[in-house]
Amino acid sequence: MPNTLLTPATGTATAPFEYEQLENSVAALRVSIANRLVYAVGKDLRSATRRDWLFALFHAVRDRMMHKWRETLAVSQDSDAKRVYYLSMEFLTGRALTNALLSVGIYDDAREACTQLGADFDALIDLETDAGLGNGGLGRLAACFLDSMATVGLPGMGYGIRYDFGMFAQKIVDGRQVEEPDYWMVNGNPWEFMRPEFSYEVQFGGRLVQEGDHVRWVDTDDVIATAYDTGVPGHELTSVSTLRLWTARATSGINLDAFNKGDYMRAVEAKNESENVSRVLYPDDSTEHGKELRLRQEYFFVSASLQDILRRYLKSHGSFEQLAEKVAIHLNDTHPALAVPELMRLLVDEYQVEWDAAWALCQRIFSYTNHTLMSEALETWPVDLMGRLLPRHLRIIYDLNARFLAEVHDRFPNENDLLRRVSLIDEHGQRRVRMAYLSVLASHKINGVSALHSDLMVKTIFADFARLWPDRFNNKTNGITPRRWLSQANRPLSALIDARIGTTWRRNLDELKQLRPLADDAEFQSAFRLAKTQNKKRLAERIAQETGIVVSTDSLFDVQIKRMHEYKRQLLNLLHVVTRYQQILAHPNANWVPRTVVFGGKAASAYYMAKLVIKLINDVARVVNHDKRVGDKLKVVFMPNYRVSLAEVIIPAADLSEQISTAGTEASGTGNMKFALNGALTIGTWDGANIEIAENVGLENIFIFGHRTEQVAALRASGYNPRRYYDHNYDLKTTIDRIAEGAFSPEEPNRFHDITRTLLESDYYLLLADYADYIATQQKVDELYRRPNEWARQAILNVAGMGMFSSDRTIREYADDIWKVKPLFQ
Ligand code: 26V
Repeated sequence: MPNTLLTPATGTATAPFEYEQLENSVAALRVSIANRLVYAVGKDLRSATRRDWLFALFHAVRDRMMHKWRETLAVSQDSDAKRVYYLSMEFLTGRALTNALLSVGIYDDAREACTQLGADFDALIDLETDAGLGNGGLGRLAACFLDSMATVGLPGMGYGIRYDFGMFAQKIVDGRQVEEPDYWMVNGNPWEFMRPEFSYEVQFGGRLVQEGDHVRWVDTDDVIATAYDTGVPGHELTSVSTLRLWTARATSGINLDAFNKGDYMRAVEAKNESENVSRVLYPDDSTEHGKELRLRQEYFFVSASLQDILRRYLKSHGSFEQLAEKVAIHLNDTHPALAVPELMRLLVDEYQVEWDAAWALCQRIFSYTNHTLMSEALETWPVDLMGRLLPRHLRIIYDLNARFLAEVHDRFPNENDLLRRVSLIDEHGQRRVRMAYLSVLASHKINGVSALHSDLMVKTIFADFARLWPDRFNNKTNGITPRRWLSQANRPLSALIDARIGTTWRRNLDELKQLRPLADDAEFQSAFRLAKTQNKKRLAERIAQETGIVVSTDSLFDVQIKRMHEYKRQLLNLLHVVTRYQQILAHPNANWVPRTVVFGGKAASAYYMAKLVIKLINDVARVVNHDKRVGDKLKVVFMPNYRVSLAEVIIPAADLSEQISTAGTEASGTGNMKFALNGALTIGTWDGANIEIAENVGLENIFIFGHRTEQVAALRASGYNPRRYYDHNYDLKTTIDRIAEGAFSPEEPNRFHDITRTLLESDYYLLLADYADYIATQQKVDELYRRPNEWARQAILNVAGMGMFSSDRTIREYADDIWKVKPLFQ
């Protein structure tokens, strides 16, 4: 039954329509906040909770974005410009309030207005819950891209899933990670607008009926996807991008009639069940599980997004002829790769476009970014599962594959093994669909996320495809938004930069190079160090609050925050900590540089080794922090529940940034960029974007150590034997022995045997091979820290060299080289 509520209203087009233009003065904001408290939240001074004040403030700033948001949508519609649609399973946006206040330009005035109203602005800001709709790097990159699209004025939008539960909250209980559900919208979500008029049926299951050369997909279980829109404001409100997230709703009639009246309750339960598809974010970014619900999620959001994209296109076009001139669709990793067979299905089955024409459109519309080379994370789906859930899509994939393999055979008639290698179907054991190959086949451009990663990508996982289509492959080095990651997170340093080079670096980050001459300026150095100390104080307070550990701001803040993964080698960092602890005990009167080593990060709930490393960090912390002989010389902190809002406090306070993945494993990293931009020095391997950071800040201003990618390969090829390093390095041996003997777990001496055994017997990520160089490099770090002015000089040169790592640069490259989309606003 059509829902008449959702059809466009008629007869209003010429009626007078005036709405209030809002001013940005303190007085106007005061009235706005009070108005929103009374009219939107429904409270007054007597009854308002802190949540009510916060929502009143949300509304007051959101109101001030609306005008530009409507204008952005109207201009892109009227100009019929080409748009880009960024499809991503994850958008890790974090908090929105401070960012919105700064974008609109009312941060200081809103604070004053709140104060005048008797509300504690800083406390309010801290009450906002993070939107944690992502695992880590990939999701946070998508969030930075939306910010940059709005700032550069690019027409386009993000599409994803409105998960009821975001990334789990991490509690540390007795040193171990405990996961708690993140029901982030319990108190409502003031930023979103429900758009029930944009609702689409998404089909699952059923069977195919062949009618001539036409296929019908029938007897399906359907679910409705309903749109919720959030505005993403660009810097100074250049434009406002749209993030459209889909929620699952049961179809109105579903199966109700299939039940007799007596089964009413069960019928309603079945409806609820179908809504599970948008319930929860998968918190595992390390292994591919092949879980049915995950496949349902992927298809759910892809199908709704594509139906929405075609609806919008058809509003102003009578045929599909111009589709590829008006629409670019980007696949953020392979998670949205079903968009390929879905677009084919919609065009061929629903709109009767001829197969070859439809395929030609697909190949001009799609582009794809790869974010990892790790084989465990490369998605494949069992053919059985896909055939049961998405029979039409499986058939389309088989048809695409047959045509593709025939082409390959024509070009390389004598290479039979090539066909097996590039097939979209992996025929080993249980047959599986290779989602990365499907994405490559459909895309005119495929990119990696750093120079090294893009290079390795064409030499390893896509080597055969790079031979077929060399021109499709390219690099787009990641970036970060300087608005959130410097302007917002680090007010002391931003103010200092503003005072010296003006404020426009927020939009043109290259201007930071004007700081270079100031690196030798003693006065600037001390102002720079003062800013760092202020940030360290803020973090020290937070550490005390959350862990009870007291740390000195005079100590070197040595920080590693990121997902817990073996390849990221938090354990190597910890080996250094234990080594240092031993040496402090052996030489208590030596001139130690005091250190505070901070860790933070979540482990996938089923990742045994990652969880054991968290326990080891906490056990080491307990022993070291309570050892009177050590005092301030060494403190170890594991900050629970690492997330975007916590990163905004930790990163500005870091002196040293740990980016120590095994060379060739970290595709890019973006945390590395955030730290360097905030004036931390990096200790890192020759991996991912560390390499480009080194080239931009100067090799003399970064601590690089360890085996490089080719050396890693050679070491493994020659039969790597970790025991050799253990036997020949006394400090390493003592360090591992202490852990193995239970020095940090006396109540359970064997607790970490799985860790020490793995290190000595396989050590796939080569921690032992890099240990000696890492320790020696940490000593160089100490030596430099003893010379505070020289340290400050190098840190300033890091900030000054980070211009190219703005996500504005990255997004412009995507727009120019891949999407061919032009800015509508400047
Ligand atoms: C993978 C999987 C595998 C299947 C199950 C669910 C799931 C969810 C997320 C992922 C993503 C892993 C890839 C990822 O996050 N890569 C990171 O991307 C960053 C942005 O490009 C980059 O800076 C990091 O180096 C890279 O690890």
